[in-house]
Amino acid sequence: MSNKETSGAKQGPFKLYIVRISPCCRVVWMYLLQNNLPVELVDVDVFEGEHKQPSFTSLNPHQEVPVLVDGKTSVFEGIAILTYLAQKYTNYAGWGKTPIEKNSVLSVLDWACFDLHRVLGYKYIYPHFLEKYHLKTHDDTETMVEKGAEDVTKHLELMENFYLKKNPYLCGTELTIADTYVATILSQSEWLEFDLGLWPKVAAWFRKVKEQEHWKTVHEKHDEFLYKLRKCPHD
Ligand SMILES: N[C@@H](CCC(=O)N[C@@H](CS)C(=O)NCC(=O)O)C(=O)O
Repeated sequence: MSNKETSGAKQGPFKLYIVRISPCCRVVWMYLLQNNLPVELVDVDVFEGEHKQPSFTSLNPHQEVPVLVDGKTSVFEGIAILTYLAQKYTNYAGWGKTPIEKNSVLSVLDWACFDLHRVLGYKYIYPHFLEKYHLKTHDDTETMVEKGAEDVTKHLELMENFYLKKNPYLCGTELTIADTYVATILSQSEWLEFDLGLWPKVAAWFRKVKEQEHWKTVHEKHDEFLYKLRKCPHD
């Protein structure tokens, strides 16, 4: 969080700086919508380097989206934003009911952001489409992508055989923000029409999470991108 803060800012409207094709951004947007928190979206063109401009860097020195601006406070890092909103505005709605459930939601959010997205996005899916994620040589990139695919299957096994073994959702019997984050990351696999058939519990869970309110709104750009990919297959 930036140190520029703070007086007890009243609720919204929040400004959310995002890239709509990014799962780290979509989960925050989704949480704001789910909790009826008024939000004004600011699209950041990272491909044109808008996130490197001084005006953006003053909000987030790490030059990454998402960033939430609430009055004079700017909050960056997706999980920090979700936590900020939960503490200040929603009384942890969508984070489970008990302290143990909240803790489990936080564990899954961490795993999703720092492990699943790294593997599924940056090491497997994105290098197929974006040169900026290539390594120095073609062979190195291929090896990374193969290993990425292998690691994605390990994460899916974990979901199938641990998280979803006894419960319909990742942190118990209720849909939480952790399900939304993991599902929006998993939806990046649709860029490659990745088949979830080997993981029936994951496939059923994924379908269910995608049925929630606001999913379609938040995934409109994602769906447009899929539509374009299907019309112009990348290989
Ligand atoms: N740990 C950060 C990661 C955010 C992140 O990776 N943002 C990407 C978009 S998905 C970004 O801003 N990238 C800027 C760049 O590519 O230079 C979070 O969870 O908020």
